[in-house]
Amino acid sequence: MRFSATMGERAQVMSKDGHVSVQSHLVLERILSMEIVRVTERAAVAAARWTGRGNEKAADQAAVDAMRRELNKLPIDGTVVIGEGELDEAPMLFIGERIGSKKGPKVDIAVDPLEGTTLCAKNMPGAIATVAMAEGGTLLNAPDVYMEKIAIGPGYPKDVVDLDAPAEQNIRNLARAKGVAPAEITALILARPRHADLIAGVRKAGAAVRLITDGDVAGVIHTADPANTGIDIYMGIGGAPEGVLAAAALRCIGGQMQCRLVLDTEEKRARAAKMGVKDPRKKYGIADMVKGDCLFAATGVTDGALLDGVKFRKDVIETETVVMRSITGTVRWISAEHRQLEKFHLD
Ligand code: VTB
Repeated sequence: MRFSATMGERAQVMSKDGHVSVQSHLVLERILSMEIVRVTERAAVAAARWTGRGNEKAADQAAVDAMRRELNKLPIDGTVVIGEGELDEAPMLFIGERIGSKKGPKVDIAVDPLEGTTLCAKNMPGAIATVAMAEGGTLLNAPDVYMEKIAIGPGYPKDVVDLDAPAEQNIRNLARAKGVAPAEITALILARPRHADLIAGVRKAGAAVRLITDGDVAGVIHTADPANTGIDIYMGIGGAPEGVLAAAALRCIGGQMQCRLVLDTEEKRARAAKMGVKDPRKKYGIADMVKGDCLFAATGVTDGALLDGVKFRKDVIETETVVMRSITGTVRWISAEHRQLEKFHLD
């Protein structure tokens, strides 16, 4: 697979006889853009059965098992680079696990089978199942530590906000670039005590804050469509795995993101170094976290602002998925009705 085709190499070419011909090196990548949907659909349905049961572990495990089963069917030689944990914890979908038929092209895979386990367990909005895929060696191998993040949507001058600038300055710069008063800016921030100063700074600049309890992959994606989501900027410290997944989404739909791993102990720095992180204070842009083209998909588990959750109807299961390809910038919203329910291995 080559995700890095130039514009002239676009996958789909209409020949004179009206047939669509697909260049061979892109066949698989085009196939994967549908297969990746199956992967997140299966994980979402498996997790959704645990919605509101108060059992985060069981919900997560169900999503992991379903996602792993589906990923293993793909014609790829995949490596999990963002996963459910690091090798010594030996979970399923651990970082470094080889996945797929192992016969196809080398692919990096970032997974969060259930992003928002608590949201699912408590039946709160915004739990999703999510995956990103890219050519082997192009996704940041990040340890499961915290990450400082700042993200805005497309259409702004480069570096209008900066991870290292005070919150008030970022809000003022963003408002100026948007052509509005700071009062018309809304920042999305995880509701955590560690964000008290950040929240105060945003409010001091005159902007509004929307707090979320979990789910910052979707939170970052919200910035790409402020007219509909009401979110202009995402700020704060969340998980590093979620940061890489969000970067993959923004790579497809545009926007800016700056991140830095929080490596505040010797042990974390050593773990990161083992994964190839040379500079523990490095500020990552999107292209540092996702170095080439990628695919990103997410399926709703519980209803949320980004996606509807799984619906169990009589004899039919409904899912909603968003799938993005950076190579073309295409974003597809796929509402599916599933009738062959055995595929979900629900019992
Ligand atoms: C965020 C959020 C996730 O973890 O990344 C958060 O997006 C960060 O960790 O949904 P803390 O909960 O320790 O603040 C999640 O909540 C997933 O656990």
